[in-house]
Order: sequence, then C-alpha cells, then structure tokens
Amino acid sequence: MDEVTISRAITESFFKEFMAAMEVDVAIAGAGPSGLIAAYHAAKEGMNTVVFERELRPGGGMPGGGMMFPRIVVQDEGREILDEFGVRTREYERGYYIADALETISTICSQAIKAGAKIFNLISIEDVMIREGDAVTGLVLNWSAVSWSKLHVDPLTVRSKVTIDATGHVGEICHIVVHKLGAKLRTQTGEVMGEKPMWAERGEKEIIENTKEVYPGLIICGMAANAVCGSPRMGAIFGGMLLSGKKAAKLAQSIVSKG
Ligand code: 48H
Repeated sequence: MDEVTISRAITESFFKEFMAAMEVDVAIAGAGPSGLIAAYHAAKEGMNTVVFERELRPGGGMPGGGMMFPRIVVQDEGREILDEFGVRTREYERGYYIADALETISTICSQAIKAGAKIFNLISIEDVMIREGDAVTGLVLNWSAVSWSKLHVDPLTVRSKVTIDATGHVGEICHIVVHKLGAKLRTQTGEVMGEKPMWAERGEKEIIENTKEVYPGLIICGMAANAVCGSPRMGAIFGGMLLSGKKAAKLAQSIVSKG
C-alpha cells in the first residue's frame, strides 16, 4: 500500500472531473432534492450537468425529514416519481404516502451520479457570470471552507448554457442577480418576493408554476421557486420538490437545444 499513490489517484481523478465541469450545459446551485432531481433528468437527457453543493453532504433539507423524524410524505404525483426511482413508499391514508427520507435522498443522489451528473460538495456559489443582454452565463465558485473562515481568496468560474437556482428557502442566486445587477426578475414585482407562511396545498401547487426561467439563462426550482415568487412553504411534503426539479430539467433542455 503506497499512501502517495492513493493521494495521486484522488487528486488526479478529482481535477480531471473538475476541469471537465468548467464548460457545461447545465450548472445547478444546490444538491437538495429539487437540484438532484433536476441533475438526474438533465444528465439522463444527455446534457453535460454539474451540481455545486455548499455543505459536506448532499441532500439539503430532505435527510432532516419533518422535525428530525427522517420520513417524508408525498402525494400521488410524487409517489409516481419515487416509484420510477425504486424508492419504497407506503400509503398512510388515501393520497398520502410515506417514505424513508434517507432512502429517498441517497437513491436520487446515486441515480443522478450514475446518469452522468457531476456533484461537487463543499463548494459555494458566491457570484454569477454575466454576458451580453445580461444573461447569466456561469457561476463563480469558492471552497465553502474559504467563505466560512472568511479568508480573502479569489474565486474560480464555470461557464454554463443554463443555470438552475436550487438553493432552497433563500434563493441565493436570484438574490445575487437582483442585488448586483439591479435586475428585474420574471416575478409579479420583479423582485425576490420572499416565501409566505405554511399552506401545504397552495405551496405544492404553486411550486410547479413558479418553476421557470426567471431571468435569461437562470431557472428557479424547488423551495427557491416559491421563495422568489412569493408563494407559501409546505412543510415536510416533498412531491412538489420532485416535480419542480423534473420541470426545471425540461426547461433547461429547451434552452440548451435552442443554443
Ligand atoms: C452552493 C448552496 C448555496 C450556494 C444553498 O434546501 P434544499 O433542500 O432545497 P430544495 O428546494 O431542493 O428542497 C427544499 C426542502 O428541503 C425544504 O426545505 C422544504 C420542503 N421545506 C418546506 C418548509 O416548509 O420548510 O437544498 C438546497 C441546497 C442545500 O443543500 C444548500 O446547502 C445548498 O442548496 N446551497 N450550495 N452554493 N450559494 N446556497
């Protein structure tokens, strides 16, 4: 056993994939459930897809289930998606299905990687790249450890044909676009409208409509879609996240195919 061979193997393989991720079709900010589903479908459709996740572990809010009980609930449409992934569900009451949060997120993450999506953890998006017509054309990255420790270290950049903001409750990429460019988003006010209080039925319905290209080259999905468009949160029901991620990948495909 040679320790240096182990170290070379890790370093060389990482940088090969990182270099390949610098020019992609789809760059996704956030490896929560919506971002991972978007990554799975984008990669499955043949798009060169990369996900950057700030935390050590992927999964966002899913492993925490409801109040740290690692279970999630989905409705009929969500269950169909879990069926496709081979995630086991059990009907609790008519129209309410329960799944193990850890089985769900680990399966989706594994399938996204197997479909060809590259997921880089411990990397934070701190800015966007902008070109002609003010379209978002890429993401600006740094190690999360750099931002957490407030070190003054300049970032690196990836170019993407489409960017997906799947950063959850904050909608971080949209905030950057609004604050740095003074830009108007395709929301009712043109601003990041902020998430509304819990209303599961409306939250789950509106998240699908809110999943859209909110700015040229920038799609919002998952909780970020509701936060940006001023729709309610929905608690630990996750069907909307899954459907939103799937829709985001479809929208990305239509943008990528237009060139
Ligand atoms: C890199 C980043 C950055 C950044 C954030 O919060 P998530 O799980 O998001 P969704 O939309 O896939 O799922 C939402 C769901 O988990 C949830 O919170 C629900 C259903 N809430 C309902 C309610 O009522 O509370 O994942 C977002 C991911 C996280 O892993 C972040 O670490 C990551 O994005 N992230 N990664 N650069 N700037 N910002």
